[in-house]
Amino acid sequence: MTMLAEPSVTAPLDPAAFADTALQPIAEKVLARQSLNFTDGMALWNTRDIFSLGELAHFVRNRKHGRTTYYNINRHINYSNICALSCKFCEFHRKRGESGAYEFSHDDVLRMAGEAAASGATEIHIVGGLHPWLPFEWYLEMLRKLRAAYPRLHLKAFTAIEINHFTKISRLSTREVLAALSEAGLGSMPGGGAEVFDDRVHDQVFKGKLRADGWMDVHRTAHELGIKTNATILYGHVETREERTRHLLALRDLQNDAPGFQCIIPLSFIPEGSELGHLPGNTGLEDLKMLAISRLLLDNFDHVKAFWIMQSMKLSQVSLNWGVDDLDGTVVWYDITKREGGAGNQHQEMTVDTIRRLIFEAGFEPVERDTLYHRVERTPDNWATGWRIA
Ligand code: V47
Repeated sequence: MTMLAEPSVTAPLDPAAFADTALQPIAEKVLARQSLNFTDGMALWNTRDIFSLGELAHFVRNRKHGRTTYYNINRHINYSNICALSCKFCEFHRKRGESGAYEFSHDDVLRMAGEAAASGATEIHIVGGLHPWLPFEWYLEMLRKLRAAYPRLHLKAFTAIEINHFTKISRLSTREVLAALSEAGLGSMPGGGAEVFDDRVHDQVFKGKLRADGWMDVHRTAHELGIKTNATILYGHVETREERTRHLLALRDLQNDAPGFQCIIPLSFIPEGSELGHLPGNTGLEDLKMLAISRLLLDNFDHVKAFWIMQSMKLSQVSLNWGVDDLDGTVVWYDITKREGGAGNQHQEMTVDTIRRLIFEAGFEPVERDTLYHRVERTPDNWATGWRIA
């Protein structure tokens, strides 16, 4: 197979050459390293000059990371889909006794983590629904067992929504819950559950879920305790572009106040199977715009990650020239959305060779990272388990 490794284009930014003159003052700000505001964000959404938008986002991405594109070897474990909530965008949740409801035991989780460790994973990403009757101790014990059995695996676990649920079932504060989880082995937190920080969208699509201030409070507390977290936005359902822009700016403000976010992962809404299945979902151009605008508005976030399960791997590859510097990951099994392969086929695996080839072909240098963005080095003779942090 022929590998194309032309370096991605890093020509100096020339705002005067932009077809859409509305982007020129924004480019001047980007060049001067000034943060963009709400009006700038809306101008970015409104442009039809997708190439200049890409050039701008690519410029920022290259200024931060050069030709490096990160990926990781991980496995997602969704321990249960039984959930007290019924968010309309979500096809994952089931009620107790409903067909398709499942719950893994600690042994199930340990077995999957063992397979992940044996196949080279550095991370497991553990999230589930808001389980109505499992006690907080069940989650602590799961982490303790995982840490004891697989001390090298980073445990990235539980969204802010689950953490808030744990405060209710344990009668502990957010700080106490996070401290207990950290003590039991929690390494960092994923960014899920943020959806869109807007009361109108909240009440229409995920009523009953933790609101924006609650999500931010959990992440702020985690950051204060030294726990790194990620952030997400779920876009392409009933929210407006104005609401997306405000969501991103709220994340930027929180990062300024209480730094600790590692990356933003814009999650492209997949309608299939959800109560919002009548909606059309995002087009490729809307996905590219979302990723590029995230790069441009979140100047205080190091990384923009494409989660290929949602944007597709082909578009994720293209997005490397639209601001993205990180691809998640080998994944292996994913229950929350099932577009690739359809319902009943949750095996959604990307091999390391494929990820590296896609990155390389797009003109970038693939770099394996661990959860905290340290470089991972492997030797061919002991590839799966002999890795070390560079
Ligand atoms: O919280 C649910 C979203 C999230 C749908 O932090 C949907 O590294 C699209 O947060 N269409 C879970 N999205 C995924 C997530 C994540 C993924 C990869 C990496 C990281 C990280 C975080 O998925 C949920 C929800 O916001 N979601 N249903 C859907 N139909």
